[in-house]
Amino acid sequence: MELYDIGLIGLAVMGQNLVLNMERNGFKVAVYNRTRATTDGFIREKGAGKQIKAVYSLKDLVGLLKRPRKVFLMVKAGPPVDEMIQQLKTLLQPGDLIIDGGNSFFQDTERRSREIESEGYLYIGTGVSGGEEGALKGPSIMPGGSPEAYILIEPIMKAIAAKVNGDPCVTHIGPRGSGHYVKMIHNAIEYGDMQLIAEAYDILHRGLGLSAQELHQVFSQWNEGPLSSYLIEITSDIFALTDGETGQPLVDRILDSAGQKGTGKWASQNAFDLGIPIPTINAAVEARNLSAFKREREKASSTFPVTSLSYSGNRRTFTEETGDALYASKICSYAQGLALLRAASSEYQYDLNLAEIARIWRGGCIIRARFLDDVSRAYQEDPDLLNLILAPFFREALLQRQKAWRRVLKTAIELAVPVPAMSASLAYFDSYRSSRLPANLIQAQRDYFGAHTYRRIDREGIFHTEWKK
Ligand code: NBP
Repeated sequence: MELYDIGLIGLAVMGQNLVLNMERNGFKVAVYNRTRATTDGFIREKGAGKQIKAVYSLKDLVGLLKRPRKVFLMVKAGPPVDEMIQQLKTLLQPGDLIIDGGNSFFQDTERRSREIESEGYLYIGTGVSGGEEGALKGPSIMPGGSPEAYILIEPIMKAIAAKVNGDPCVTHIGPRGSGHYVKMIHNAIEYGDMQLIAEAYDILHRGLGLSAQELHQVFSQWNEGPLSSYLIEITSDIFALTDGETGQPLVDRILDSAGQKGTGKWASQNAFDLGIPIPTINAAVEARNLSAFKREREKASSTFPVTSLSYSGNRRTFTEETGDALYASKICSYAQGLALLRAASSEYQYDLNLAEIARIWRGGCIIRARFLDDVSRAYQEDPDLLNLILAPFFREALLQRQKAWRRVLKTAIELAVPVPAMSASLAYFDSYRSSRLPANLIQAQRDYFGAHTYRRIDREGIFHTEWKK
């Protein structure tokens, strides 16, 4: 009987494209989907004439696999993953490997990997980023699990991953839930990038009155410089597209209410748990939340009409400075995400290599960017770097852009254009580089109303004052 290299379960958009990617790279794949019609449709259309075997039961799937067996789950995150694992465990043998490639919450992966490994099976929880196109052409892959488990899947992962200068965008991230943790932070950084870009658009469009065609040109230019990235590139494309029905830019016809699936929120919740400030990312999550209140915003906009919304300075210079503000804000956003990774590495014993993580984000994934070469280099030069903004390259970049950054934010505030993420980045910068913050007053207030005590700057000890005397 012919045996297959890997079995994949879950033939929605991501699963189908990963199978096609594996097959294109010479692996023989057996596939199963809960709903039979989806499997049939896949084999009839995209999977036709390929080294792909469709099966209609998990028993048949497992029976077709080379040992140790490798089963890749690409089903909806949450209970479906647990259901599949329970069923697979009755069919697999110790030493076989289950891989969860969905967007599972990292604590679920921690629990699953401990349970499954204690029963003798191998387990990998992996982030897969790049959307449907990435899954087909080469995603960035973030696998977490034991070294023995990773070795089994490494050849397939290296083959299907995106390549940057021939270098596959995959690395063994660390144990247990570390892969899904890193994917969560990847998505949180993606939230930050998207919100910062949206604010730059708002400043230039609402504030300066740039048309979609002008914005297309500005973003195309930005994509030639240090901001060069997938998100800047697709944003430039978006501005170029006209709506067939109205003849207007399609972007202007889209309802301004952003959706989310939860990875940004998870990152914010986790950052609060670990006590790590990620204000730009939090602002991005909240901006999506606030955007959903469309009716209330419409009502409030007539209650508080903006009276003077016009910019009178040099538009060309200001447009360039907006690019500087975007770049400086982005540095601070990544500094926050990477600081959270650093803290999590120690809290959860993940032993993360931040240079490697930045390296595998350079291709395939949504946040891929030239910028990540510089981030990776900064951590290669100093693996113990306390914060990205302290790396010499980024220190220079911030110092060069600081004035423009402040001018852009000042103007946005005057024009009543909301800039929650950009201003959160600047406030992070100003707070982080302040040797003295007003927390002394907070401590005095806490001691005043709650006898919470305080420490002094001029001598050791814990102090309490009767403030009312
Ligand atoms: P979905 O997240 O929409 O999941 C659909 C798949 O899950 C279908 O194959 C469905 O089978 C299967 N499924 C469900 Br729903 N409940 C099941 C159950 N109880 N038992 C077995 N199978 C079940 O698909 P997707 O968008 O391809 O994403 C797959 C995973 O990859 C998700 O975790 C997602 O978050 C993650 N991801 C998605 C993207 C993206 O761009 N879409 C990017 C990166 C990661 P059915 O056909 O029988 O309903």
